Amino acid sequence: MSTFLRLTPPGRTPPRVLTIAGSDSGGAAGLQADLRTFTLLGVHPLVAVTAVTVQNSLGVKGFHAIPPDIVGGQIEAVATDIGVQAAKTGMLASAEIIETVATRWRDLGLAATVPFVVDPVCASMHGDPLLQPSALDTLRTVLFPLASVITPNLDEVRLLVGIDVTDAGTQRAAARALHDLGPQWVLVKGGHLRSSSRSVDLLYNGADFHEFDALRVNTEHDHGAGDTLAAATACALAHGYPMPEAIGFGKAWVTESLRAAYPLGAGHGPVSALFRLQS
Ligand code: PXL
Repeated sequence: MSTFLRLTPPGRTPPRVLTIAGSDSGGAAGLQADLRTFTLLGVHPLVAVTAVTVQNSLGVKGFHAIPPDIVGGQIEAVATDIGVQAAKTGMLASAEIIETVATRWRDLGLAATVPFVVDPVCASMHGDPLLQPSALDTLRTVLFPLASVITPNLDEVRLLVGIDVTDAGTQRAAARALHDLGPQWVLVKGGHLRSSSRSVDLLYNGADFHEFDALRVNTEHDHGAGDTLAAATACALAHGYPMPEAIGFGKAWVTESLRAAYPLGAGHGPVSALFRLQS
């Protein structure tokens, strides 16, 4: 699978992709990871900031959630003027922000037409909370039915549907349970199954299963991996790729970004979309 998307000639307007996500002051995850991937894939990045985290490579010290009407206002401002070919969500912080994102998405008429990648971010890789626990239900009932695809990791699967994924059978059971919550597609990411030498992600739309298999990249520097996969997938969807091809593209992009991950600070470093500048 290639890690290139068609480029727009200089002077012409590229596809616009919106991230609805939190800021990481350490520049590894969150909207900073999204903007790196968007830019290096040649799309124009749009941003609705949901929260400002105080964070470095050692963890998240705290965050300030943006008022919901300001989050909704950012989405409306860019969608009505600039236009959006795809969007992704990351850290949403609170039930109120989730409600606002869902309402604006529907009211602006985007739900039927614009691919919407929902990465159900609940905690940082260090386990620091990025979503109120009471907001899980809002995520499930209000946002998932609007999603073109949801992309939980195994910790998020456990929180969302209470299934402990340990093998291919439980991964399929989790995909079915998550699909019942209303998204068009579900991607159950297997990357956190540390016992395996492979990283197998399972995509499901209620009818067909697709497996995306990659050799596990052994690195402790994988901060922002989930964000990067969802961001690259959104870019491919903005280019009109069908879902399985868009996920295949996102998986190839994050695998290369994992291979290029670098140390940063005293903790975990980020995956690096900067690999794209080498070729
Ligand atoms: O990787 C998930 C994530 C998303 N958004 C923000 C984050 C993190 C993880 O740390 O900080 C802002």
